[in-house]
Amino acid sequence: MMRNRMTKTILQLVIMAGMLPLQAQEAAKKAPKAPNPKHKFEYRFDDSLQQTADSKARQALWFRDAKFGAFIHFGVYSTLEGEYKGRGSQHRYSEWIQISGQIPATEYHQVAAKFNPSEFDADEWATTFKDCGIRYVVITSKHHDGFALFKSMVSHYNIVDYTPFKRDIIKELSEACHRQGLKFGVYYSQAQDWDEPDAPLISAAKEKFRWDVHPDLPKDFQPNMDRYIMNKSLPQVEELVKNYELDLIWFDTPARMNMERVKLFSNMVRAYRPNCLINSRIIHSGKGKIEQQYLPYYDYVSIGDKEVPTKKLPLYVESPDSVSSSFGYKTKGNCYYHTEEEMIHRFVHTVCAGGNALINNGPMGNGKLDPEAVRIYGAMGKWLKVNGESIYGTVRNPLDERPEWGDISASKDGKTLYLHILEWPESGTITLNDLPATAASAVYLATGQKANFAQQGDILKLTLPTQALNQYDTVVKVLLKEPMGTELAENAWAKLAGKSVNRPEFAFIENNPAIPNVLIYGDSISIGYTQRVREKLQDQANVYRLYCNGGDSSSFIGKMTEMHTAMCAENLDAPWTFKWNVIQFNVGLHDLKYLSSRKLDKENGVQVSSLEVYKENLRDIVAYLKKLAPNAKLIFATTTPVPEGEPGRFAGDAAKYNEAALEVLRDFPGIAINDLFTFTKPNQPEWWTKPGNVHYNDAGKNAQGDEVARLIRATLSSR
Ligand code: H79
Repeated sequence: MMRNRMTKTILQLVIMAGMLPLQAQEAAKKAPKAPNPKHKFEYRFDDSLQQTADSKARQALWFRDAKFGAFIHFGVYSTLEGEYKGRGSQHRYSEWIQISGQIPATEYHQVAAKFNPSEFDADEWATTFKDCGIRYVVITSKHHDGFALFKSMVSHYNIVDYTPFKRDIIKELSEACHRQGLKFGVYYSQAQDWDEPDAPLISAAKEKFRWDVHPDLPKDFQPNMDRYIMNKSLPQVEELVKNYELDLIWFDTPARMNMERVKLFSNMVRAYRPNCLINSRIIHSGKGKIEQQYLPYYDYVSIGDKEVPTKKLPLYVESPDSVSSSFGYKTKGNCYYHTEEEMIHRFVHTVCAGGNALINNGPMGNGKLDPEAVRIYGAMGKWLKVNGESIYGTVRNPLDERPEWGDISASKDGKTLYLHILEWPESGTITLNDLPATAASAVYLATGQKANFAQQGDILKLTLPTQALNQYDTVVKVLLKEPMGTELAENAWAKLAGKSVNRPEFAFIENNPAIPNVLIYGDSISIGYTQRVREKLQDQANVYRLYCNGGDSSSFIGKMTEMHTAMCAENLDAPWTFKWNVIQFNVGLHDLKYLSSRKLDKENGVQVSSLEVYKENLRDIVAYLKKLAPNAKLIFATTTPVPEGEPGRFAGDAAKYNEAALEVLRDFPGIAINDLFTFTKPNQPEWWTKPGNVHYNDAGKNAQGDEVARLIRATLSSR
């Protein structure tokens, strides 16, 4: 005590005298910096961001329900445990030893050549993970050191060809995981590769590392990243997606990635494995602004390394956490392991914010799992056995705020809240403010016993037992009288469609997940045949159509966005998490018409879109659709003929606008054409409702519907 006090006084004196001792100067330098505003979640996640429908569908396959993944950092570095020839141990990450220990590639190769994790047992790993409640596994197939844990024909610097071990860890683990019902993914460092002089370093400021690991490289060496991508990283990713049953691929540190490079990797993965999830590190480092233009190329957002969300987030995320301060196994220098309580709290906060926790363990160089990691996972597994229903398959906190005593998750139907009491209150009570629902019952998951609660208006108060029922997180399951946070998809649709919802063409369509999904976008002609198409494709496809009459081409993207934003909203009981298999679209009839004061008038009116504008809009529409649903088959339906005598349209214009459309679509040979113009033209006299009207009678509608259904069916069966 005395000494402490004295030290303080001396320090104060020194400070007053204006002479900071060296130690204090150091401390001042290291004083906590003001938080970087660019790291704030609000800065990174704009509220308007939306994953594509395809990405949401991929998330929905298993990822969103899984919540708990095991990340594995395993490689040559695991044998060094964070130190090489006395160097590098002050560094936080043991997998960075080649850089922190300044190990030239030639020397690191010698370490690699001795890598022999002889005690590796894939089934033992997989069963351990499974028993701890883990639902998916992501292992380093190649970290920044460039060494592959899989057999590669691209580079012999891999575990099978380069080491005495000779076994393909990725193959063995993928099979063991799938045997256990675990999903399996690989980490692949697509940009950094310290074994390749052409690969970029983590940032421009760290370019000097290149000469640490390649000391003989000429000082004026000009790295060529594309040469590295084409010769190693892209072909190895191809090997991975081709040869292994991947459910997920985890890219990292996207130094010098750009749109062109992102497309190469994303398209490669999707070409071989359309259901394989891709994380955001294909382009996003974890901290900067998330850019809408890249969302079509990955499926969910990895937040920063070992970052836990502090608020609920608008996009589905994953936190790459770790049981310790390192990712690779580290015994040298400092290494901090989280307490069981910290780990469970980090996990619960991540899930309640709207995300998965991918919690890392670094196995030992001999191939055994780190016993400390297994202990921590075990504590999580024990808690999950009792409280798993508050985690798996849940959705983020539906309330605006996170309570000070813990956090909240909810069931997908919005009828159940799970209150996670992380800090047991001295007052013996917790309150939930601004609850827009009525609690019907409350029980503790730990015991099944009823919890004491009283509700006044929107304030729910729980009186707790004196002791927590779980030392880390006591969960109270609250059943609500009316669901909250969720809205019926049917109501959301009704809001969109307005009065039209009462017409069968605009009725709400319930999704049958067993059959493909078709969307019809179009004007009143398509409204006319929608029901016929539905009849013809009954039990073969869910046939959706735009919630309103499709207008001219300039309104296409707005209407589609409005519909998808409303129907993909997270809070719906049945959001559109499916993928579009086919989208048939038509625009034109409203482009070629002449309006004067909003009325059809070809004498004095102005044409809605010139041919040039129409073509431009069509290009934008195609780009939009390719982003919205990269795997959907697109069909363009031509505009049906305009009769003589129509008050706002000239008879020859449909053909002219179709010609312009086909000219644009010639650049997109993947888009099929349904030439309804040619199909309809010879039948004009029988099908028109009355002279001078663009609409069709039942015979016409049915014939067109049959034709549309025929082409859609053919398209579906060709996929
Ligand atoms: O694989 C794990 C990390 O190795 C990897 N991401 C997770 C999932 C990662 N790579 N880079 N980074 C994380 C950022 C780390 C930068 C630093 Fe450094 C490493 C800061 C300190 C050590 C750069 C290198 C600055 C000093 C040395």
